Amino acid sequence: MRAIIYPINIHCMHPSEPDLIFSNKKNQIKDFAFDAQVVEVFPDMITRSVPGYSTIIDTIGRISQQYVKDNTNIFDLGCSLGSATLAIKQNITAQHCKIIGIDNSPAMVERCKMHVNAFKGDTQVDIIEGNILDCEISNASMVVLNFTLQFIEREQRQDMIQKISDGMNPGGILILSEKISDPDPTCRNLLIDLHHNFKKANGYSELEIAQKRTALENVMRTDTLDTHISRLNSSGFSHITPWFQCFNFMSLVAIK
Ligand code: GEK
Repeated sequence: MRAIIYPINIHCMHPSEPDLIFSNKKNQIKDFAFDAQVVEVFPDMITRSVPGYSTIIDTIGRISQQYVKDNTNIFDLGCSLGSATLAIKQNITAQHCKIIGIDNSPAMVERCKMHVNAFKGDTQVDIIEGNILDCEISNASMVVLNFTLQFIEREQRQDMIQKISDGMNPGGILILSEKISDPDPTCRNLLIDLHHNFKKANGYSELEIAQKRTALENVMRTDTLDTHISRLNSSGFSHITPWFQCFNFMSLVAIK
């Protein structure tokens, strides 16, 4: 049995097994799935793979202090183990709010409920197993899509963003974090190389990086920053700005 390790990122707040999922050569690489094996290593995987993850979680908490209003809902769509949910729960001062975290992975939801319940607080938190494409958004002062939209079929992204916009109160804020692809091939390759080096510096081997990339090929599809911005513009968001980018990972805010 391997020892439980604690990732350096304290914002993740969850213990994690080390991510060794792609460390051995596989004859056949299956499409990536957020299953029980991934849940065990998820905190380690996301902090070693996503540049700026802890900064983004931290900032979601800070933004929630300012934007979450009394008697409103907050949605964390594709909540995984609930890092953003917990950052919000621990930072908001608004009263009588409800945080709704939704994820369609049963293994994620089961573990997420354990983590969220371990933190006491006044704000009600509901962790729901479900598809974010089917959920109802209403009376929202804050919505978080932290690296989730990239797993939704491209043709369904506009409707998803429109549904979020329709369910948000005026002045409400959406945080959208995504891996992006640069439209310029030279820049795109530079950013991919820099991310590759980031993963190597975090202890992933060339084999692990290559096998994970193959596993994600049919599952995660990235858009350009311009595509994200025009989608938000046409869905009724009035103020949109990227606030974070490191290599091909970015986060933006969109205010209704
Ligand atoms: C974090 N936001 O730690 N409906 C519901 N959940 C979905 C769907 C869907 N249609 N598609 C994917 N998911 C988190 C990190 S991870 C990003 C988000 C990553 C869920 C999926 O099960 C997984 O838990 C999450 O979206 C994406 O702040 O691992 O790169």
